[in-house]
Amino acid sequence: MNQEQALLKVKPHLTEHRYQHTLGVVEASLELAERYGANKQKAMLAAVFHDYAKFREKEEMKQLVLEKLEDKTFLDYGDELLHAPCGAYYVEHEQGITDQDILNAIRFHTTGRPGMTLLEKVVFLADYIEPNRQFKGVEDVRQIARVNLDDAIIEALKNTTIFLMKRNQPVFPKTIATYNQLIQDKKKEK
Ligand code: DGI
Ligand code: FE
Ligand code: FE
Repeated sequence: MNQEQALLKVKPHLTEHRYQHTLGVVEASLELAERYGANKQKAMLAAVFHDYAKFREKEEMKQLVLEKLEDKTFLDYGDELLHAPCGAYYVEHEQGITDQDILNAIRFHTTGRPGMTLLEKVVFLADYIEPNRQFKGVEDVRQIARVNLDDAIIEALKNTTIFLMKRNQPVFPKTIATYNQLIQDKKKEK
């Protein structure tokens, strides 16, 4: 599937705003893949389909987690998380993408997970820094992303966790675990 074909498949599932965001994530993913040596075709496909389930009914997605997905903890930390693991499932079963690396990049694009692959990191960070994003702190993360992939992810995870905590929202355990793992890996490098 080339980029044009993939975009045609995702477009009906998204609003115009979300489609523009998706184009931004594709651009950022390809740039990061180039810089850090990830597979560009996989980065492109994962980016195109990362928010595939963004507008699915929440109840439908909760049922899907209960009936088909391994990790039920996605149910307990706010409905915004559902579109990532459910998106991976729908993309596999509706769009015929079977590459586990691509599916995992979609599955963990919102929360991250400890031991993320290079492709997962690229898509996670691209979603955060794509050119249309405007929130506070994003420019700092863009700068760091030019130099060090893990450092940029640490900064993004930190911002998201603080954002959630300020609003008294729960933080997904794997998001904290991702932060811990990346920080501990840095210490080991020294
Ligand atoms: O789908 P996007 O808007 O492009 O971005 P995303 O997939 O990163 O989703 C962002 C939403 O997910 C936002 O409402 C905050 C929420 N979120 C991100 N990480 C966590 C989280 N919510 C909880 N509860 N825990 C997390 O670790
Ligand atoms: Fe998302
Ligand atoms: Fe997104």
